[in-house]
Amino acid sequence: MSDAEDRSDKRVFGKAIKRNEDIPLLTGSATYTDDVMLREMVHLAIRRSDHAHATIVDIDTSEAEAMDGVIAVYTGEDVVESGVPNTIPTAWMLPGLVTPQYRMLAVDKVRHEGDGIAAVVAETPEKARDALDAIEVTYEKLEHVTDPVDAVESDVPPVHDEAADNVAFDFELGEKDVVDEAFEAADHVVSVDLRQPRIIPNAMEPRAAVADWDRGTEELRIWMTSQNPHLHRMLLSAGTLGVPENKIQVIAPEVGGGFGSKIYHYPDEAVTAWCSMQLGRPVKWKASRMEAYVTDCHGRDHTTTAEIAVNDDGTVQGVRVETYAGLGAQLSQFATATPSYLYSTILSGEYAIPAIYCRVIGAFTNTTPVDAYRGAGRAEGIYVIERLMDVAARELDMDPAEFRRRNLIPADQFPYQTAAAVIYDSGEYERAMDTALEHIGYDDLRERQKALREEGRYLGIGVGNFVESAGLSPSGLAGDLGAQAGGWESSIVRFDSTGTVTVLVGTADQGQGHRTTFAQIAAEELGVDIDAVNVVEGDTDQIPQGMGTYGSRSASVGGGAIARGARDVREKAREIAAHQLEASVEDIGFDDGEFHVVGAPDRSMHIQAVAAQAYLGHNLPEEMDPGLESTNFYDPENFTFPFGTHVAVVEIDPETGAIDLERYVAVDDCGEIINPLIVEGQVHGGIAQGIGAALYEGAVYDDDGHLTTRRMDEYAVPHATYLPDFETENTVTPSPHNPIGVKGVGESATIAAAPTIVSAVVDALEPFGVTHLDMPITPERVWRAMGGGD
Ligand code: MCN
Repeated sequence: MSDAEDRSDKRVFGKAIKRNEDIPLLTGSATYTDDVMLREMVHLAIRRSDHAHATIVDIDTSEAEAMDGVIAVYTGEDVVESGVPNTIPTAWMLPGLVTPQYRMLAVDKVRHEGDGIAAVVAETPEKARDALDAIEVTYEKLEHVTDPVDAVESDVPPVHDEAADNVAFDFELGEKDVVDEAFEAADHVVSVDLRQPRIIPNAMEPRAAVADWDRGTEELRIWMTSQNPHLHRMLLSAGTLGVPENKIQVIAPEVGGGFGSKIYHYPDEAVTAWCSMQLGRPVKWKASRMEAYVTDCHGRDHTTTAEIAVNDDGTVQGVRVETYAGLGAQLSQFATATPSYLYSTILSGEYAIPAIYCRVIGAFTNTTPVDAYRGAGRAEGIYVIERLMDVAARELDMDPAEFRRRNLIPADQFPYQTAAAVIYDSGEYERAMDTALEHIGYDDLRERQKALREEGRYLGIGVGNFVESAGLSPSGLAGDLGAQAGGWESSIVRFDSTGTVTVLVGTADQGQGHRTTFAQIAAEELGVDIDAVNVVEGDTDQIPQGMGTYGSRSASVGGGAIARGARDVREKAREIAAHQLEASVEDIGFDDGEFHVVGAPDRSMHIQAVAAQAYLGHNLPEEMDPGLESTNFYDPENFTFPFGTHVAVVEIDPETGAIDLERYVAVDDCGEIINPLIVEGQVHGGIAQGIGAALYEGAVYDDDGHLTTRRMDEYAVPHATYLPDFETENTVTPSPHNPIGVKGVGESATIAAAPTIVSAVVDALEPFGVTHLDMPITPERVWRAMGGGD
């Protein structure tokens, strides 16, 4: 069916409709933060620390202040003296959490390369940047630490005085004694040491802000690259600037990618607003690409010892994990939740594992703060369990796919309570696994692998099963676990008087296609043309409240709020139609936008005509208010748990260690699919990022604590030419936890791809006795694992 035919069809949920948002994005008419130009606007640049750890002895700003075009230079002391609360607060508390003060600009000490020290406001961005070098900073260097294990286990000066041992939190899940017993009773115990390196998000659009303080009304309007404008409004108000929430408007215009990095309340945007408040003029700040590398929150940074207990019959008896999680120099908002709850609670993977214990030590280091990056916590957890499944299969001399299948949670066991505290909503894991293995021709591949090995060629087949918790909810649970934010989402679904529909929702797109998929949900529920629906996100003055877009929550929680709102609107419209058609409400049917009297199809009224009547207000049921809209706060009863199986085929060049990625098959189950085209796009992007982590990416700090991977030619993201054509399929297992049966998909493939690729490379290297290689698996690592250089 052509796209044009699709759009005129009222049944649009589930259709591969092209994205509504693409024309403005592709033709350049879309507005990004940097496109915002205001009268009398000035420009901010931020002087950053050159050192990983140092005492600030003196800052001399006089030369910078005297430079042509410079309007003001501020230091951390100036911010303190202004009397604003000056705190970048954490948004997730854990028991015993150490929360050192995190200020807008550093005072006394710098704790990582890139820490903000001073702000220069000038007439042009160039003049502001030029003046940065004229600021004289005298430092006294301190010993630094960049590795989370060293931070805790070696004798290094603390990053913060409040945490003498650099431990921010020590988190446990599960009962260690019970799990230890399971290990003692098991036939085999296998362990693996894993390092998951730091990933740098690399959104195409660097972070930016334009702040406009009105001295008369004392109101702040700020455009910013935000994944959650309402959360930013709340944090700017309460913790940082002390401006009442109802006097701040946060606008997230088009946002060019985030991958988690634009969730957080960073000092830089707050400094932009503060400078505007000082000067009474609009101020723009835009990160350079190199600034983005040292200031955007990094992801992952886990060092783990993982153990698995298995019996001879191939059944898993227990999993035991200890992880040091690097948090960087400061606590970013969700830095505590990601390596604790999001990580430990997914360690059961797709498997029925009776005993799970996990300990996580969150460590401060002299590095860029770490927080959620696509897959956050779940990616790290699934990596651990999938590596364990491979090493255990090897120990038992079983086929890794067969070993996994033997331990899958059976379809008739859902909802399934895992030993890692969460309840999986629904799943048909074996179906997805069978689909993937059949698609790739697994048995034939194993035969081919055997034959090639005899020729001295090394083919590897990697299998990755995954499940993830998407759409954190309900709010009560989040609150019990320490969240300072809710799990709900809000929407307003409004018929306009001429019959078009406006949907306002608290999520905030950065490329996911919400304007299309959310319009599909509303159009389907209301029986109107998709082109009659306008979806509005990203403006706190238009949308009353919201939690934002992260954790693959928008389809299930935001979409759920829209579906519920649309259903409320439809029911009110039904009452109006019944009144005007002089029938009882129970006798009014609804089909493709048309209300009709059951048994008398000629007595009908289209919902858009009903909307016009609702606003005229001339002939409404008694005691009914005019208007046709619904405000909905939707708080689902649980997460959704998307799942699937990915399979990769690689061949290793024994001379060089180069990895040829021959095929990649992904079978994903994200419940009901709103738009298959968008889901496929999400899966493609996700696979690319997972492959990036497995083979190419990773932040590297040198011995001085400098980030050496801080440019596009130093930090390797995968190019399209490195990647094979992805072969994707879906199975559909609806979630019972939202009105439209969807599960998230935005992170699934990133979570699945890294362990799948590592599994494939290690499988290829089986003849060399290799059981594990750490990411990124560079050709050099492979070559050395094959004995190269010995
Ligand atoms: N969708 C669908 N059917 C489903 C599930 C989802 O059609 N069963 C659609 C949704 O309606 C939405 C998209 O797929 O248009 C992703 O939905 P969802 O899984 O709910 O994820 P979110 O919209 O909440 O997006 C967040 C997620 C995360 S956490 C990261 S990180 C990420 C990702 O999305 N960052 C992205 N995808 C990204 N895509 C782009 N282009 N840029 C990013 O920064």
